[in-house]
Amino acid sequence: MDKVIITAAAVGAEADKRDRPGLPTTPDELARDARRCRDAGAAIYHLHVRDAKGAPTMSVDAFSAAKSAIEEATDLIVQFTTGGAVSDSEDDRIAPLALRPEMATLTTGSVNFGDDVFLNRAPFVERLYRKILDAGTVPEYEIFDSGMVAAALRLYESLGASHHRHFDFVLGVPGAMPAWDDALSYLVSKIPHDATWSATGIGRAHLDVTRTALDLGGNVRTGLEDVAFYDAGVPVTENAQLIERVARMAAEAGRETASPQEARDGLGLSSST
Ligand code: KMH
Ligand code: ZN
Repeated sequence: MDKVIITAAAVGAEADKRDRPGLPTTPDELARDARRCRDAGAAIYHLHVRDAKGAPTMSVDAFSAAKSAIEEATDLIVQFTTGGAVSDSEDDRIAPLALRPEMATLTTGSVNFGDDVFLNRAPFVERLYRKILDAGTVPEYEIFDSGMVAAALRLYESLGASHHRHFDFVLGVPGAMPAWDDALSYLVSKIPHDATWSATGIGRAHLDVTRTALDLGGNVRTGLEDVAFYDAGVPVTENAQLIERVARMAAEAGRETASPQEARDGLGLSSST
């Protein structure tokens, strides 16, 4: 598929509304933000949710309210995080899958995450993967380092999974795989030929990773979860601003943006329900 699937990583668990005022945190704000991202060219909304105080939560009720609000406002693919925040328990990270989202992330290994550890023990990853499959949800492998690709390939085989494989490479988290010039081409060379992939760079790496992903024929993730500054010293005001930029860069590279339905077809979601 030559069209670019743009994912809006709109919220995250680490960003704070005080530093990123455009961060959507209530169901109404999420619905409005999602609508604007959709109009700007996004196809997937990668969802983390916040509690009434704006703190990250894996509350099923909070996910339910957010999912309903976004689905009422748009036709976007709602992709639940299962990574949550580094402090979330394994059970809490699994719980929102009860809502059977179309897509959910799946990180297949552990990694340093700034001063913290994003812990994904092998038995937990296998349990989480089984829960995703039981929910009829299509996983997006959320890859922070190269060993996670190997683990994803191994688990797919050992669980006898048959879904379409989609990888998202998140480069530049301090302690994880940096956004080296050749990082994306290396990672892409390790995934199956019939798999699809997207990429994002955290912070300063963001634009270079976006450009490289577009040049290599991949898809792109952007949003306030990943980047706070539009340009040096210029804060991002809202997620749609970042989506618009990717859509413009894609057009300059001769690629159109995929609608949510085109993304569903390309990611094997249309046949999974
Ligand atoms: N917040 C990170 C610890 C995901 O959404 O799947 C994990 C994360 C990955 O954001
Ligand atoms: Zn996330």
